[in-house]
Amino acid sequence: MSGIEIERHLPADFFAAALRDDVLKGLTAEPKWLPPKWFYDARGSELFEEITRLPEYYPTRAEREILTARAPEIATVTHAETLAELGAGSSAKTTLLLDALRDVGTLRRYDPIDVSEAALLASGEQLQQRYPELTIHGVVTDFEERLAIPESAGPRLVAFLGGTIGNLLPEERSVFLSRVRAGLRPGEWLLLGTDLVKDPETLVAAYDDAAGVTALFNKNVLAVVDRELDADFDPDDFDHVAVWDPETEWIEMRLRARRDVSVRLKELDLGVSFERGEELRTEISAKFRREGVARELGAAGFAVRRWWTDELGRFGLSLAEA
Ligand code: AVJ
Repeated sequence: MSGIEIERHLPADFFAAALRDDVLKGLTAEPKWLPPKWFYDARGSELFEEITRLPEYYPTRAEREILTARAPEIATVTHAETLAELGAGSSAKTTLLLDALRDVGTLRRYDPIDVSEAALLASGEQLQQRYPELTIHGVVTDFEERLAIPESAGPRLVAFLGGTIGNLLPEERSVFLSRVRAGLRPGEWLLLGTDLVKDPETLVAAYDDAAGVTALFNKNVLAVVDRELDADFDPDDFDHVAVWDPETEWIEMRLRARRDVSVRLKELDLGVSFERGEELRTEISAKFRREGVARELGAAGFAVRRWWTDELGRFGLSLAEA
């Protein structure tokens, strides 16, 4: 039995409808694209967990290093009563923050906010065992669509970790950060993780690992479309591609057709064809510089109070006040 409360902010058919819209829009566009959020079915989430353990994929370890060093300071600066975590996923880094907030004695609530109810329940269970006193209030929503940070009496700390903000285009980031700010009162907090610009070899390797796990993760979106929209993509028809774009300073993941390919999507009554070599963009993962992060946070109405990186300067963590 679970003592975790779950709040649902989206109608049950929301995700099915959103996937249909995105796939119809993206696969009929020129060039073709799909939004990265559709990677994360059960298999995709498993593959992502595997990615975080790869030698080439440094962001997870770099961010954990920062949190391990700084969680006590985050707790004393914020005195947060509620930790609200956007895109909560697995809870490995969450416990660092929860432990620190418990140690300063202010913690009462944890509000994980995620698109996946299954993920919320699974990590919520674990955390409830570890923190029996904690009120855990999960919110199922697509925070690009409808961002809802539950109310709480004391100050809230919103954590958006992992560098996931890099999956948004600059314009989407500015809308998103402004919404987070609008959902907070002055004196409340945002903790934002951002992967940093570095040499292209390191960046490309992180998105094109030798073991091929990222390739499987990338191709998994085709399996999602096949299953949900009764389509007949064959993942073997595509190569995984990771490209660093020095102009935009983001990594693009793409799937490149190995031959001429035609696909039928029965649920959409749609046929799509790819010419050999044609690419489908599946993700951007923007990399940041300190000044850029401060500028974007400032434009959204936040004041950056702390900025930390790991020892090697690969990843940045900002603590910003609303
Ligand atoms: C979880 C979105 C931060 O962009 O680095 C990992 C996802 N994509 N490998 C990232 C991802 C390819 C990841 N985020």
